[in-house]
Amino acid sequence: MRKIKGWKMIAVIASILLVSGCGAGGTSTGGNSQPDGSGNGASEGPSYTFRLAEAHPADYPTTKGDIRFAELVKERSGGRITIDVFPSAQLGEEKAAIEQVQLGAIEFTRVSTGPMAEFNKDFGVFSLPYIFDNDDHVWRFLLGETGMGLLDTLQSSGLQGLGWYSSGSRSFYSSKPLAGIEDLKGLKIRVQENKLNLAIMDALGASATPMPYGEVYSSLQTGVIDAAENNYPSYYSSKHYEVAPHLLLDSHQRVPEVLLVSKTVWEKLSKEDQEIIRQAALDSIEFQREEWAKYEKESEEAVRAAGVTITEVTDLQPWKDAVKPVIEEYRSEFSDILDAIEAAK
Ligand code: BDP
Repeated sequence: MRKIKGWKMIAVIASILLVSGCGAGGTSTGGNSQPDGSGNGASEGPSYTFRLAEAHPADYPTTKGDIRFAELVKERSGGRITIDVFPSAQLGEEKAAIEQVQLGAIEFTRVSTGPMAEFNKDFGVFSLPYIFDNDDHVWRFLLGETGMGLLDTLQSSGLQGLGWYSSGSRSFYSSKPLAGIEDLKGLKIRVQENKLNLAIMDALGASATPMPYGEVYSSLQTGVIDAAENNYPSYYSSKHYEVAPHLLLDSHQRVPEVLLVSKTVWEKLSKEDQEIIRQAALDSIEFQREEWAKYEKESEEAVRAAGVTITEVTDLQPWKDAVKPVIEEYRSEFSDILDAIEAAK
């Protein structure tokens, strides 16, 4: 490495701080002022450089949504607010990322609502099986009053929700032959980390193994687990299909994605900057949904071409009957939200 000495070093550090608008340590909520003299309201005010933690790789639809969000924020703040997207769980797996965002150590993250259930009780509703008929139903609920209201309930958990992204439906896949509900009996199945999933696997006669997403491939490969479950895009992009080539399309859950900002960070921003960020998040949704639709198709084609055995479930009734005790057990906990989901049908 080339050595930089004396005043030169000071100049380099000063220019890094100026470009990033950061104080020492990389967090920037102190807000260094960097007037640009354009006279445009949005470009007046402090400059910030924030980080956004994303579990998926750069070409995944959620990451593309994050990047679009960051671009809109940059543009509409007249270049003052930079959000650097860190894909592929570089800043940690989802649960750890949520904790860091609660603390304000990472400013933004995009996560699944699956692990969010452990941080905010209401978010558990998304893990209940078969409560949505299809993706349109999910979106009618998410963009309605109750769905949008859920983004604000996160404040009590040190977070502020900014918007929702698409995640399709989740189905089971295994390293062992999997052609019907009876094949799940006795399997060790990786689930997203929340307690509802334990009850669901129990109801299906399987045993749940909660673990971070990034550990699933090697756990399938080494036989630590027999199966997992996810949507087509994750099944494909994580390469789980290589080690679990039997897919059973039962669509038991529709667990949307959510874009979050730290409440501590949020509260330090001006009303104008909050508005720029909130609106940019909402305006990135449509783009993410289009990217999702494209990638869902591509990933389905890719796993079919790779020779995965795919079984469509034609009769969902036995599945719904099996998990009914779980819904009954949790109905009262989520009754208002479940009513709103029903009304969005
Ligand atoms: C994917 C979500 C991702 C989760 C993953 C999981 O997009 O955020 O980490 O599922 O199963 O569908 O953990």
